Amino acid sequence: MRIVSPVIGFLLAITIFNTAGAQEIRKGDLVISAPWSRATPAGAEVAAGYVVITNNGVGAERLVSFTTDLAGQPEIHEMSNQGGVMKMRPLAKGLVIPAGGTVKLEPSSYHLMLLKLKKPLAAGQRYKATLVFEKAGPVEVEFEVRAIGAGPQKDHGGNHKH
Ligand SMILES: [Cu+2]
Repeated sequence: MRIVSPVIGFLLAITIFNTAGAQEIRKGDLVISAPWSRATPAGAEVAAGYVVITNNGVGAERLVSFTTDLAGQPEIHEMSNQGGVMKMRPLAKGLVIPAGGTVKLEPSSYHLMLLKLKKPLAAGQRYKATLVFEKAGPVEVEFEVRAIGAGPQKDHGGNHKH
């Protein structure tokens, strides 16, 4: 009988997951999945990033900030309907991920705002960003750029072929 150490087993699991093409990152109590952005028209100076964050811990976590080489001014925003008009504003204290909860950054809701965009996002491209959490620390995430007008994946399980 062959015994695989927990560490090697864990590394194998990560490798298998990656080769399956699933975009799911685990760090500490966090599971970060389905990172994506919409492509931007030429000359655009802003873009938005979307991602799903689950906190499996017993305490609240907070997305404090993020960085990416693509944006001179990255901010975390929320969007809300104010008298029929969608408005967005920066979350100065970051975004709380409640214990045992999932927060979805998605169109018309919370999003990563890439202000002072240095170059347009092209469909099919990928870019890296580092999400910074209060407890879990920095987590590097690779965002997939989809066509202009694309919506969130309904199923982000990762193993489905469309
Ligand atoms: Cu915004």
